[in-house]
Amino acid sequence: MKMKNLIFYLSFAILPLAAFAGDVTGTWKSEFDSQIGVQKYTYTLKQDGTNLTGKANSEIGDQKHEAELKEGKVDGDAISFVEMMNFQGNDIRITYTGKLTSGDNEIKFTREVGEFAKEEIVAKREAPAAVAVGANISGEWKAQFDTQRGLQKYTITFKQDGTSVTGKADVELTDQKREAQFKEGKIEGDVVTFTEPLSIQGNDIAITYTGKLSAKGDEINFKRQVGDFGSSEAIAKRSAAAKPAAANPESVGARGPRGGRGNQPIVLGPDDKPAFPKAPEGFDKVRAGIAHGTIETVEYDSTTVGNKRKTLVYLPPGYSADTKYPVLYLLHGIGGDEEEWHRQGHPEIILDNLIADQKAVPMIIVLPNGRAQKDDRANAGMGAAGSFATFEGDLINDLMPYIQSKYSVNTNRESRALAGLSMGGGQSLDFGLAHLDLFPWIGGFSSAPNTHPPEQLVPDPARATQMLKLLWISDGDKDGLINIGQRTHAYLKEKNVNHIWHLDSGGHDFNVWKYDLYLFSQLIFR
Ligand code: FER
Repeated sequence: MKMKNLIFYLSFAILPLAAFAGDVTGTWKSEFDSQIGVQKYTYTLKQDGTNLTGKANSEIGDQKHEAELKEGKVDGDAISFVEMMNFQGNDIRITYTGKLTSGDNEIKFTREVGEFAKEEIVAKREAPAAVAVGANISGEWKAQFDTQRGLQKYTITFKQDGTSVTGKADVELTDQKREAQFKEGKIEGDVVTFTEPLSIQGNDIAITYTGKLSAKGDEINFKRQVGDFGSSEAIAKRSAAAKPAAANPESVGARGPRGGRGNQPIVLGPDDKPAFPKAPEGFDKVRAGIAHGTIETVEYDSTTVGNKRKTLVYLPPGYSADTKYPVLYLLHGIGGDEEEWHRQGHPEIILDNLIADQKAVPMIIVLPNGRAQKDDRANAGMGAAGSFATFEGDLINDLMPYIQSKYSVNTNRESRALAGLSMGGGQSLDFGLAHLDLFPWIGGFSSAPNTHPPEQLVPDPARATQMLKLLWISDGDKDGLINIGQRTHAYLKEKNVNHIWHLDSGGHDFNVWKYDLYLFSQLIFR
């Protein structure tokens, strides 16, 4: 290796980089002269909180290099990462340590090439991509969003007038159709935003859309955010012919957007921190070479509701009638049904992996429908008496006896757990703590405002302490319902009731709930 050469041109490298205030995610280009001619760099950066990942593509003469960026960090205005470049068979470590200057338009970098060179360089903000200038998104688009209520197929019609965008969507969800009128639509550069008003149980919640138009103008990469509760992403594509609307304006809230009842500003205190490290890579990914459990849908007679009701049941790998299994009842949220956890949280994958690693006890997981009313589909509302509260009777008097008679279940109280997300988290705390004789393992993930006030939830702290094996309370640090978890934790702490208060990083969504299940399921039945 001609080390002298290498030192020479790498040490001359000047790296203009760029920064967006708060988020450096994006593509960054840098071109600089060196002894061997012009070098061209493209950095693709992705910021997730303080974490920075990405890659560097560079051209030196006629050689092309691609390198993963490692050890990337954003800490306030400090940005750093490492480029591992393979140069003529040698691995060269190039470190970048930078600071944003006042206007956020420049980064002063120290660029160190192995042990050979150290240089102060100035990085400049790359001008925003000139795509979408003069773009017109008028016309028909199609997008499919995987949401808490299922796969929603949107046929969107936009009309653009300058930077103002009006539009509507015909939306199909299983066998339901609705029409949505968009509000507050605009396009700025290549960013399209609008809101869709939505009413859930009398709460007006805005669905906000933020999209990025592709350079060709034929795709929009949308993020769809439902109040503070959930988000999903999908690519909208231009379609050829328009389809007539199946208009049902009644199904869409007519009033302006507002947060759901129970949403509060998020104020974090000293106790509000993670009780566990970050989720390990791949905990929710299907793994080859391990035994897999099964998941099935069954029906039980409900005396509480007066009809047959569906529930999903996960049976662990190697399920056998010769073994008596513990059972976790795992409850869904306000917009879900018995399919929600399976479709979006994949408990079967998480548990197969944990059981393979002997980190969780082989268990049956029951995924019921917590909307205890005759029409229990996700869009059917909650009935006058509140079907989510009525589910207490259905669970205890109908579902549990059915599960215990149909499957090989250990019916000791120590072999029964109850947990859920959001509305189902509230149910788990409400029902579980009211029936400590039945449920010693209880978990509330991002519990909703249906959660009883703490004094009602735990009227007898001494008894709760004696009966409980695990009381788990968790929330995402960006969840508008975090105040429910905080107030429950504060009371339990004051009353010396043993519990876990765990703060995930994230919002009101399945990224948080999958990890909660991963953690909770390792602690129970031991
Ligand atoms: C509310 C806001 C959210 C509420 C329930 C929820 C009962 C439930 C959200 C979910 O299950 O995801 O005001 O009131």
